[in-house]
Amino acid sequence: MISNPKRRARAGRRIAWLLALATGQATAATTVYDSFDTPGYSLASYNAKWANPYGLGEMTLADTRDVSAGNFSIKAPVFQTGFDFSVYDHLKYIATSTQSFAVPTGGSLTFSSTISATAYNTQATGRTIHGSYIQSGLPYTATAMEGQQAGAVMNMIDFSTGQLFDWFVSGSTAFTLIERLPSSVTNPALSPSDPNYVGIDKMYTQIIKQIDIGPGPHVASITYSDAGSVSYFLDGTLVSQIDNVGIPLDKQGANWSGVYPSYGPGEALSGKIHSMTIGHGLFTLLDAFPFQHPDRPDLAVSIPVSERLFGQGMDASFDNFTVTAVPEPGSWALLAGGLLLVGSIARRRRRFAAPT
Ligand SMILES: [Ca+2]
Repeated sequence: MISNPKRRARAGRRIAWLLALATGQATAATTVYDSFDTPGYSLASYNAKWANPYGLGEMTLADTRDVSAGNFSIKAPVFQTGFDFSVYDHLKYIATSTQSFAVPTGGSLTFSSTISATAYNTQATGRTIHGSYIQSGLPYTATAMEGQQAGAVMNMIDFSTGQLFDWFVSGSTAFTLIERLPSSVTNPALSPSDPNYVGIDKMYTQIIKQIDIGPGPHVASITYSDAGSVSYFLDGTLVSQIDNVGIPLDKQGANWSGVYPSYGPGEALSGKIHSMTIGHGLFTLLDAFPFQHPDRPDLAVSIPVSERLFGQGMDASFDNFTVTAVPEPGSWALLAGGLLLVGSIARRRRRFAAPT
């Protein structure tokens, strides 16, 4: 141990500096993408930052979007829109950033936002959804978690590979989700012989972990690292970390909720995700995976709209969308990390050697 207080303080400062270098804090760049605070911020300002590529969803019927309070709020206390066709049903509202953000080579990219959600008529313990297999006519039942019934969602999306990372925040629970959408959804014109085609062997939608939450607002963030791992934080606490992004969780032996199995080995995406887009919105996720995929008609399930809409809904607000890019730790950071390690080993040796 260092006995001189001045030397100890100096060593402390040096260690903090080395740590900052080693963890990349010295070079991390955080930008506020949208905090809805600019004087005169209007729906037109919102539309310049956010696009609705899949339409306005619930907002087609009653546009409750409001940016007058320094955040983005949306009220849909009773969902009205529903389709008995997979992903069309999921989007009660989605907006995606008009800007996309590069994943630094060898570094990481973090999206963060503050989310408040009030859920109506959801069942925190799960709701049984009834349907039938389209091909056989046999009955289908499954338990939908609260966030699947109604969720305020922040998405991190790579439109190129179809890889998504989502936070679903609901009434008294929230969950993390990882999925790779098939080309039949993202790019139906793509030929199955194209190397970029995502078929049933590469697609997956998996809920990682559900947690109990108190009343919001909650700070949700997702960090994707170019090395192929993703971490989800809520209010600064790590909730989920998944390595080998692109490989379904059940295929890589990761802990997961087990809601949706995968039907192939997946594809490791380390180094293959180059830019990501931020999304936010209101979702349901009541379907049976693989969501009426043309290659598995035997697994396609029909869930009547009367089962999809049971009076559930959600009011939500979003604020402080930030983007943090951390470049690859350079040789200085690696050197600093090495010095730090050597220093700590030396200190530990001294401590063990010291007489008691
Ligand atoms: Ca704000």
